Amino acid sequence: MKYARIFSLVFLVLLTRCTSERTKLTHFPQRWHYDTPTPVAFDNLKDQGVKVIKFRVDSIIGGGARVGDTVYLPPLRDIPLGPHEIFFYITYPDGHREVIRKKFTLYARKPPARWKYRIVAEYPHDIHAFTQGLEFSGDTLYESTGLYGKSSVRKTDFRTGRILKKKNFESDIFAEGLTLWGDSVLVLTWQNGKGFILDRKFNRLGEFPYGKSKEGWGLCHNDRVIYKSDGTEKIWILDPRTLEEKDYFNVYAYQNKIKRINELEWVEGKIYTNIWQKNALAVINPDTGEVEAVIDLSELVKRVKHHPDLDVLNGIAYHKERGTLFVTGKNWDKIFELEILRPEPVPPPRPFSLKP
Ligand SMILES: [Ca+2]
Repeated sequence: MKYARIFSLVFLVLLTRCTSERTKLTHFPQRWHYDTPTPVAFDNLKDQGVKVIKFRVDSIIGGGARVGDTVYLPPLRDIPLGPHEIFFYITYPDGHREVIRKKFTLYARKPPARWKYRIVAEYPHDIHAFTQGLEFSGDTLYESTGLYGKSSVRKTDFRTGRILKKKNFESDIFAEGLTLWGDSVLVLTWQNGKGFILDRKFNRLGEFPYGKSKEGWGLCHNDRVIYKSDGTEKIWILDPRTLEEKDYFNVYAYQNKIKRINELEWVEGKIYTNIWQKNALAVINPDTGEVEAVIDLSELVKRVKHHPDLDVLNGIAYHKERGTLFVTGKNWDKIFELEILRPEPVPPPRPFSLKP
């Protein structure tokens, strides 16, 4: 097995080294978009009689038709956003073959929509709560807070801000995001390399270690899997039975990689997140990792009490029955209930018909 791997590597290196004998790429965009055809151009393919170029990206193998010296590659789907390599396999009419290898990055298919919101209500929030995680169970709001020596998990009456139950963590624990799974409360730590499993009364039932994720930042779930952010562009997918990290996807918008993904919330089939140090939410398609919409919440910061410990927006909780989103921030004295104003989807055009 080991020798087979070495052999394929040597073979690949040899193939790659004998590239560009007869042609080279003259146009190759570094930035590709999901599900969008990409044209690349070579020099003198036409004169040499090459009709079709085969390519491979991950497990996708396909062909691109040549028009002049440009080759139109079909839309790429079902592969993660982020960095990739493509191999072009060129066969000339006389049987000579070449391989050209290039790197590119796959971004979202279109720029994010800009969604608006309406403030439904404002409620009191503990001004000393360094909010990390926020999630509803019915009308009860669960919240985790961070900082060494101040980390806690609590449940509150969202209308009054009254704390119904609170438990502090040990002083060497910096708590992060939380999610509710069955009868348990899962709370991350930032850099302690593990999360805690608590019951709804906050008794500790166990711990779970992190896998390849770097740190603990945010959690949410969709009743099938648990999603975890780690402060990078990655969202990890955890098996809810074992809390093992099974997979991840990268989050990209049309123009940029989304780093520092923080608190998470599952809302009607999408993952809402706030980005650390940005007073905005991003709406992520969990099937592709694309940012489909952004919601600018910078106006909310102007409505909270300004004091020396005031920190960034963090904390998103969806109230299913009310259909509203609750957002707050670290040491904010308010929690806002928002109605998100999603534009109506544009219906597809009716097919053209000559029949009356
Ligand atoms: Ca949340």
